[in-house]
Amino acid sequence: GEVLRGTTPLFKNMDKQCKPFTVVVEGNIGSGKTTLLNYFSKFSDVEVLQEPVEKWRDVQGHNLLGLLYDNPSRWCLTFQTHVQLTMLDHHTKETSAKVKLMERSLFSGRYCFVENLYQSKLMEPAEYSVISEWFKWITNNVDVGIDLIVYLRTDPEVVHKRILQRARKEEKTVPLSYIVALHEIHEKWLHDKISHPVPAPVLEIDANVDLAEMLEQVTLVENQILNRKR
Ligand code: DCP
Repeated sequence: GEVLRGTTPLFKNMDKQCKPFTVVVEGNIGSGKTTLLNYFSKFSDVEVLQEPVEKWRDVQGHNLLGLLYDNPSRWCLTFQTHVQLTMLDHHTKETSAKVKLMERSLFSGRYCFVENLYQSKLMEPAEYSVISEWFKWITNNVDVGIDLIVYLRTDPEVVHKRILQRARKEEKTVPLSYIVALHEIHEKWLHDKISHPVPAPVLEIDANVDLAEMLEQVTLVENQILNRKR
């Protein structure tokens, strides 16, 4: 039909009538998010949106993840700006599935990573202001609402060991202190709930155990994650 001025939504799926039940998986680096997402990819009514780490390693030929860890103060704004774009893409992505399961979100980008970079003085105050204004604009103008947060709770020492074991080449210089800081910031947000708004109910999972054992716990709360009655 005729498209009237002013009625075209800014984002093409903003007028979608039936939003999927949207679940975001959060937790420290190396907490097992990928393992959990892989598990849920077997369900046909679940759309799984993996965090595109691979894409962050090749943005028009640039390895942003490599740049970030080589020279964090120079590249963190660039990196986090790009993360924000990829997350916005996932939050607004249309799906016919009943459940949308995302690895991370706009919220952990802003409340955990950007916040931590700023507090540790790697990100300049002016840079922090610019990315925060972008975040504010997005959350005020785009429907990025979520229904559930699955928080994979870990101890920093455990994930640090895992990160060293998996040996992504960009991450081999990540110090334990950085992981500890990220841990504390996740805890204050999702466990103590004293730092930033928590945009959905939080389901905590003990992710210190080995990943197979963690999946056993996940199966026990599977219906809750998938918003199924039984
Ligand atoms: N990262 C970042 N800022 C963000 C998101 C991620 O600096 N806003 C970095 C941290 C890691 C890499 O990107 O070096 C990937 O981090 P994730 O924790 O998101 O993904 P993992 O693959 O480590 O998760 P898991 O091991 O839980 O599957």
